[in-house]
Amino acid sequence: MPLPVETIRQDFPILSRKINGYPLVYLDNAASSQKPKHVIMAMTAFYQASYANIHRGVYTIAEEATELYESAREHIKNFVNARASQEIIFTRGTTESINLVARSWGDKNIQAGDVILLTEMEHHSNIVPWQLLAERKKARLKYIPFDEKGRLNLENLDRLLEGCKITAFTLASNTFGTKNPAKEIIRKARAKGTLVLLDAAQAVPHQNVDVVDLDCDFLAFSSHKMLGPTGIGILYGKKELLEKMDPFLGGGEMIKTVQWDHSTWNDLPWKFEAGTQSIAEAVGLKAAVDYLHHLGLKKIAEHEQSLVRYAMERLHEVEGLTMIGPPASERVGLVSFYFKDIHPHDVAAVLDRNGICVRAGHHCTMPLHKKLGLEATVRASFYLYNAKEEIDLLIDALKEAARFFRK
Ligand code: C6P
Repeated sequence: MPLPVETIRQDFPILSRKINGYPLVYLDNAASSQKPKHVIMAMTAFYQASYANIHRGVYTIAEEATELYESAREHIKNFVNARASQEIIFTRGTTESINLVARSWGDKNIQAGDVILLTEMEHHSNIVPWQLLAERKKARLKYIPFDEKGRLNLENLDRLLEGCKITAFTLASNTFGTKNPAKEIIRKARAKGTLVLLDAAQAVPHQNVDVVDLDCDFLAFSSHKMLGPTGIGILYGKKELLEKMDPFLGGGEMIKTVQWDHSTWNDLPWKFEAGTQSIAEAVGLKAAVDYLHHLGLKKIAEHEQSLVRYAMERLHEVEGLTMIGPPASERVGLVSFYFKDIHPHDVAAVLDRNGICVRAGHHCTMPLHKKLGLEATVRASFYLYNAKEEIDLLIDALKEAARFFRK
């Protein structure tokens, strides 16, 4: 049975909106996803009935709030198949999760001359924290190159892994859509004693991700791309690594004892959760996980695969349009493209006039775009509520844009 898209769409209030008189066609899911009423209602119900700070009060609603927050952690643990809930740290998002590792693990373990291996298709969030670490420690950054189809070239991987303490790479590219061969890279990294961080921002919302099966050391992702609210993200880390790491932020909750001159740290996972956390957001995230789990990630992935295949077939019809990245079968549900003679922002503006939301720009992958000799591209990215008919509307609007700017 395919995904019941028409029924699913009823769950997303925003999808009944009109923009400029046209139905909203939301194709910017790689930037952030829309929220089903289950998530909105779970958060509203929490604020209306059980809201309080967590881990502090000994009164009923504080205990309810704590219980809800910790059960969200349990949900995430099961969702990515972590071994223990201590391995799930709540952060503000993928960016903060990666920064946490670069600081807390990196400052302790990286030394002058060590190699940190990234890929040329990383999001800025998985480049800049490592650049900052490399500057602090005088370490060396290296990059696995991509080829003309947006696939990683692993020919020299063994050589790149020489002297490498950690490799951090994206499971799925937010610009090419490429699903990277994580297991192969991880196997080689393991053989060299290199740790692995996976940026799963574009993977966890769209396919089954199992940290035990992958055998990664760290995994970072964001709630807002998987139907959940903004302001909360996840860092999975192997317990034995997290235990040895120092805290990232200092403050309330992450301590066991505080004295004038020193403090001792709380147990995992709270050692990494300083200050009042995003409590209602955790409640929303839990509802989002339930929603995704109910539909099934396998079906979601199949649906997105059929959308991206259809989109790429039809994009060939648009004169002067060039797509970047691998064939549809090697992608998650997104496609980036450009016209030689029309600026991506102009394309996006025409699409917006037709109610269609896409992202135009460098998608926070400036080095990737630079290597392609491009400043920007247009990106259409799909999710479980998108329908083929919306791709037809995209194609019509792109043809119109091409006609309009070439008049
Ligand atoms: N990419 C996009 O439009 P945050 O902002 O912390 O939730 O996620 C950062 C991030 C990290 N890695 C990858 C692969 C990503 O795609 C993103 C977010 C969005 O492509 C916003 S820039």
